Amino acid sequence: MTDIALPPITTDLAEAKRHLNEFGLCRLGDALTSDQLDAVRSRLEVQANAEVREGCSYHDGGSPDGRSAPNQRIWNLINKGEVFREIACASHSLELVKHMLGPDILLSSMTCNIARDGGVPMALHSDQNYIPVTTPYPAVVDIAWMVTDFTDDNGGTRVVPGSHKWGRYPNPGEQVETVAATGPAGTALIFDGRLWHGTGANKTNAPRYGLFTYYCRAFIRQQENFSLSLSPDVIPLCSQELLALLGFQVWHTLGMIEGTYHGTTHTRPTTFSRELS
Ligand SMILES: O=C(O)CCC(=O)C(=O)O
Repeated sequence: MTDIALPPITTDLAEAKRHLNEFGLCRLGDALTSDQLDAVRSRLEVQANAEVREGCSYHDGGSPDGRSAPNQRIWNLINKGEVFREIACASHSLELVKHMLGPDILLSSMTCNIARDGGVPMALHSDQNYIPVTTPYPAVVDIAWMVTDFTDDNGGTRVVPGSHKWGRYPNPGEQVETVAATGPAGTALIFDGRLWHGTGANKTNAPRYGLFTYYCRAFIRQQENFSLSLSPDVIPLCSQELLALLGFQVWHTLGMIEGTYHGTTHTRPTTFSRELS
């Protein structure tokens, strides 16, 4: 047990913004509807099993030699179900993300992390640790949508409230006191890219499902290379808002194709410029 205080779960966006400023995190209650929760849970279970069966599953969270890796990640969920494409654009969470990052954002990736019995705690880290530690603002924001309850025992994300103000990233292997960001299924844990955190160890028999939408400022390279990995079959299913979040819209002079203007939304070209004579 720990004495570290977490901000209470709230459904009030103004209060959630205050929590983000002060603690570097908030817990937004009832962030998923019960229909979304059912759809996400069954889609993730089916997808996780199918990726194992098809031999394309990704595992981590175990011994350093990689021989035991009970946790499972599912990548690029934008390709893997309508409900994910809907949640990536949820207006309440985007309001909180934009409170942190400003109006111009990208979806960096959308993934699932299943923590299972036997998983070891993930090393504490800050999600923006690839940019200078002196950066005095959040450059990325992560959201862990609790698909199952998150508890102290089942690997609920370990966080260090207030660490977004410490001005440094954790050293490899550094141990500090953490607290599990707990909540009932349907809660969204939203956190500043500087916050120290990591997956907890699941000591129960039931898997812990976390759905992660990770956003970044519009000038930062995304974690998922959507330009290459978004399935051509999925592109027509994406709203304009989602295409913009995926990086298919020109932002100032970034993301252009042959000099196109700010605000133009592109899909994959079918013809390419070439050397002319
Ligand atoms: O699984 C979790 O609770 C946290 C995952 C995480 O921090 C990460 O993947 O970077």
